[in-house]
Amino acid sequence: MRGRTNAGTVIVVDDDVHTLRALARTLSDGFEVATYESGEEAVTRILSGGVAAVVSDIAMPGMSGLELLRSIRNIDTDLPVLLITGLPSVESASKAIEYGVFRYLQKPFALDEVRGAVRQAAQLYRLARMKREALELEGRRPGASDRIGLEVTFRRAIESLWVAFQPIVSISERRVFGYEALMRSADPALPDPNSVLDAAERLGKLEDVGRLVRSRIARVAGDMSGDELLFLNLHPRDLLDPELADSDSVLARIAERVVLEITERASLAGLDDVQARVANLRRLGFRIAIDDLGAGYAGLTSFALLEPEIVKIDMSLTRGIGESTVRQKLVGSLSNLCREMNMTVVAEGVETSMERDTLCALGCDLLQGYAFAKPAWPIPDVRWP
Ligand code: G
Ligand code: MN
Repeated sequence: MRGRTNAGTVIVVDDDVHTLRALARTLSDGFEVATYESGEEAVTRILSGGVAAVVSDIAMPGMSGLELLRSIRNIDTDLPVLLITGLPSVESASKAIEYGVFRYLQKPFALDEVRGAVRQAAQLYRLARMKREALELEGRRPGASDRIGLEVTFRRAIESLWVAFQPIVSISERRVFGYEALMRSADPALPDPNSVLDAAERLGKLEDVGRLVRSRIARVAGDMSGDELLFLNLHPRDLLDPELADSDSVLARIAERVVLEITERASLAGLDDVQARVANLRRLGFRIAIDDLGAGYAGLTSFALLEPEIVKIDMSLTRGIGESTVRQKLVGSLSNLCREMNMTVVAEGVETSMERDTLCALGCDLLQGYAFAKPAWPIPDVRWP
């Protein structure tokens, strides 16, 4: 063990003792390792807990790697499993994906590549557990809907759309790090962005809303004097809009300054080629942020798919953090872990000086919330402590 106290045990399963030993040696740099020559023995060990990740061969006598993966999914929905194969087959790959394999490693593999993958798997697994804890702290909010006269209401709401900007500040540097652009509707029937988006979704007009907001943001950015980053919220389905990926779009021209936020509240399931689309957005210069971390879906899919540069901690974790040791612990470990994974952390919804100071003490330097400025247009000034 080097430099890690609480990382858990990595389970390695292979009927080939040479591979087993080589993997154990590599992984013992950073992890405690337990080796097994059969899937059955590994399952018994996994049931007793404290496991950080599982690395397993696929082709083994007795229980195969795929069967092992399936048994693990009955025990733990998040525990990362990395499968090794000499002979890749489409069939086993698709089964592996169906059962939620973390990574598929093809022989011959570089040992340090395996170590890197296991380290990432173990970190994401810890993150998954913290997120489940966060969910338990907070109940989910039900969404309201109103179907009457939707088409008319929607058209009116679209006409009244405007964009507010809220600063994200760096406390240590006492400067504005960026602005989050927030869609606003002046229409009382669809008063908040979510109701506008719900209506747009039902009317098949999500793309229009996304494009409208993005063009407004690009226009405002053109008039801004500084070089602050601009954060904007994407609906997951915006990822499918070719206009977003168009290198000639108004937003693409300022892509280096733009952070695309994708909320954890919405699932990315059913969206084709998310990884390729996100990779393309990165090539254009955009950065990706996971929004509302700790508020929504507890799985790891969005992290694994998006590999965000920036993570925004949801305000349900910020709220009252000064008086809640549970939240302090959780936000402290979440932000440490994100930093370990080279992600920049922003804490949202900071309303009081107590929340601000507690977050600072926990190492969160980038803060956003009413304590500094409410979202507004024209761009509001920051109230510095
Ligand atoms: O999901 P997302 O994080 O993008 O939502 C941001 C929303 O939170 C915006 O609608 C914004 O008005 C609101 N908001 C921003 N700062 C604060 C705050 O300090 N307190 C509260 N209650 N809401 C905030
Ligand atoms: Mn946001």
